[in-house]
Amino acid sequence: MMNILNHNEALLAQHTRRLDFLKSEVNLPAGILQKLKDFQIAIPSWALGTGGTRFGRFSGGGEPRNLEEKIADVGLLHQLNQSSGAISLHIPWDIPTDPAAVRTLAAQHGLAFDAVNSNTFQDQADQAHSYKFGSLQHVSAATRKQAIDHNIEVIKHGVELGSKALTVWLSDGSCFPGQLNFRKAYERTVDSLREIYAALPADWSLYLEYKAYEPNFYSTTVGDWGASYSMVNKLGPQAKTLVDLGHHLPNANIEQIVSILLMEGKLGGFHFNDSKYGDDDLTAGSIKPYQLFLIFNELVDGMDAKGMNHAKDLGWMIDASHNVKDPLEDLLQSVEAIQIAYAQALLVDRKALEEAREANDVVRCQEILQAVFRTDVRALVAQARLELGGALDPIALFRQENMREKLIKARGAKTVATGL
Ligand code: RM4
Ligand code: MN
Ligand code: MN
Repeated sequence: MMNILNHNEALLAQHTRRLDFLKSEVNLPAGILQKLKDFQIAIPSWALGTGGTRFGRFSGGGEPRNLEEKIADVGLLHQLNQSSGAISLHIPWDIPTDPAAVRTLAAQHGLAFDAVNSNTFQDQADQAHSYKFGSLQHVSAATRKQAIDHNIEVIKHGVELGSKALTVWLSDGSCFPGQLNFRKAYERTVDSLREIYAALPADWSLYLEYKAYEPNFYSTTVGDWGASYSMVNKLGPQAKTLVDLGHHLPNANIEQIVSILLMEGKLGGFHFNDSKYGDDDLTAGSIKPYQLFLIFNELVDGMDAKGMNHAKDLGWMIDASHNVKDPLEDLLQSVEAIQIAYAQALLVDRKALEEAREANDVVRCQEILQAVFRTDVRALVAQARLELGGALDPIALFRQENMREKLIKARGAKTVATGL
């Protein structure tokens, strides 16, 4: 057990000073703390170990060796920040062999199961057909069927865990011009997705994630939000687009994409991370915090316009990989960055912004947004954590308690977690 109370007591005077200052500077809208407290961000089961590139992997030790230890890691994060109350599983990297026990264990840590993810981008040892040339788009019906069946299997696992969504990310595409008939690949993918969609329980969603390139380097069949959007529209109301922040070509205006998808009722969920060049899977907010804020600005605006519940009506997940940081510290940083962007978006004076827009007062529009972005809301986010029983400074406490050393001692220095 970590000593959260002592930790908080030692920091309380400083925290109160910071919060009082913030309150003296800005008008906190009613209910903002409750919204922050309700907002939970799911942790990916595949990001609890050290990531790597094709050049190497440098483990920090103490990585979770199985699903139970992964749940324990997410439980630890949640204990520290009270905002990571869900886990998203990737199958077959994590197969819940005893779902009832896994569910009970998660509940003991206060965790729910967010979207389950299928994997048809790697070949498994026991599978009959290879995904080398795609899965749901494959020229062979037998390969497509195998991939469809896998997705249906993943839904079944999710049902047993109380999950409510399936995330489909396909690496399908081509590496060279001429390799693929784009139209056939598109149609085969939609036909395959239709079969998966037909197996969805009535209260489930299917999130179709897009990605511009990698591992295919010439074309990706679900390569951008246009492809995903047109496909989910064909599938039906339970199918929506998932936005992974690292899956766009450089300089894409992600906030505008988010705004349109939301307006069209086709935004399903998020994979948060940050990137400089491509699918870098870096800590959320580490490279482009202003972009993250602008995305949340559109989210809050668009969700409020539709009367949506911020915490529940979209899937909030992190998708990250940690090459040089402690994965747990990295995830704590990501969650905090997301909360900061959300808190700032809640502070935007929407009435004033709309008036400035209608008056074509471009300068005022920028002033309104940037004044909020430059406001230090960390004390507000910390207050939400404090009221929920979390730590005022989660990373500091993680270090004070020597959590990584303890994990290495319990699990070993050379453990390798499944995942990326
Ligand atoms: C992909 C994509 C998917 C994730 C895999 C591991 O690039 O982001 O969401 O499941 O990586
Ligand atoms: Mn992703
Ligand atoms: Mn990715």
